[in-house]
Amino acid sequence: MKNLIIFPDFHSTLKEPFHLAQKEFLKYVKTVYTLNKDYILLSLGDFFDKYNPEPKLVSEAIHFLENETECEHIILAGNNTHEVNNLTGQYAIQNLEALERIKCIYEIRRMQIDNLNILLIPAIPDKVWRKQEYKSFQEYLEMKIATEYNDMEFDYVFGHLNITESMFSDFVNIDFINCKKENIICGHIHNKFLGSVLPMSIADTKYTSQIASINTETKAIEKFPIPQFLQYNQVTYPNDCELTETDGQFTYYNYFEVLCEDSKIAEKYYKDKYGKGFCIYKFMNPNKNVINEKEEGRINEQLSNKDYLKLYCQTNTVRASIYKYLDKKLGAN
Ligand SMILES: [Mn+2]
Repeated sequence: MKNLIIFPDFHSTLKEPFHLAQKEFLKYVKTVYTLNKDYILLSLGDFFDKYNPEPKLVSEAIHFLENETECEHIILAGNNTHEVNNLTGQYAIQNLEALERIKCIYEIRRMQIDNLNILLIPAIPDKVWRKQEYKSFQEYLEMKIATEYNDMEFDYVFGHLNITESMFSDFVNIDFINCKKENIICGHIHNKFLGSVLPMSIADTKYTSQIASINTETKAIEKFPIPQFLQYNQVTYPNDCELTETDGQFTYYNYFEVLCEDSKIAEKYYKDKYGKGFCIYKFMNPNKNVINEKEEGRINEQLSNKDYLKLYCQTNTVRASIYKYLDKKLGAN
C-alpha cells in the first residue's frame, strides 16, 4: 500500500517573496508526510514558474527531491511559458529527469499503482499535436485515448488541463473519458480543483489550495488545505508593517500593496527601513486611483496592447514573424 500525494501548480521561482514561501511549503510537506518509500508525490504541472529556471533553482529542486525525500515523484509537464522553450523545444522539468526516482510526464499515459488505475495527461504544446495533423487539441486527446485505451475505466485522471471554463482559449472537454467526474483532478486553472501551492496573484488568494492524498489499495481520497505561506497585505505609507508572521512552527510571508501618493518615495522609504525583504506587488494612490503595477509580467494598464506587446518583445525572446503577426492582429491604434 502506498500514499499518492498530489500537489497542485508549484511555480517554483527565485523571485521573492515566492521563493521563501515555497521553501516554507516544502518544510510543511515534510512535517505532514514522512516522504519515505511508502509515498509517491505527484505534481500536477507548472513545477517551475518559467521554462528556463536558474541553475540555483534547479539545484535546490534536485537537492529536495534527492536528499530530502526517499519517495518516487511523478511530475506532469505544465503549460506554455512555465514549461516549454518554444525555440529549442526543451521542457523546464527536463532538468530533473535524470534523477533516479523521478518520472517526468510529457505524453498521455496510463499508470497502475497497486489497485489504482490512473491516466496522466500533461499539458501538450500545440506544436506536438499540430505536427501529427490533428485539427485541435480536443481531437488529439479523443483520438489518442480512444486508440490507446479504448473504453478503459480509470480510477483517477490527473492532468494539467482547462476542463471547466471557457474564458481561456485552451478549454477541452474530457467527459468522454471513462472516469467518475469527481475523480478527475487537474492543475492549470488556479481557482479549480487543488488550486496552486501559493497564490501567484491577488486573484488566487480568494481560493483555498489543497493537497490530496489517495490510498492506493482502498482508492480513498482525502483533501487537506494548504496554509497560505504567502499573504497579500496592504500598508499605508509611512506606517510600519510586519514582513513575516509566525505561528511558532512556520513562517508566513507578506507581499504588499502600498498606499501612497508617490511610489518612488514610498519604495525608498520601505527598502531603507526593511531591506530587500520588503516586497511590493502594487502601489496605489488612494486619492487619484492611479495604479502602478509592480508585479512582473502583469499588464501595465497605462500601455495600449500594441505598446505592451512591443515592450514584451523587447524583454523576451519572440520570433519576428510572431511579433509582426500579433502586431497586425492588434490593428492600428
Ligand atoms: Mn499554473
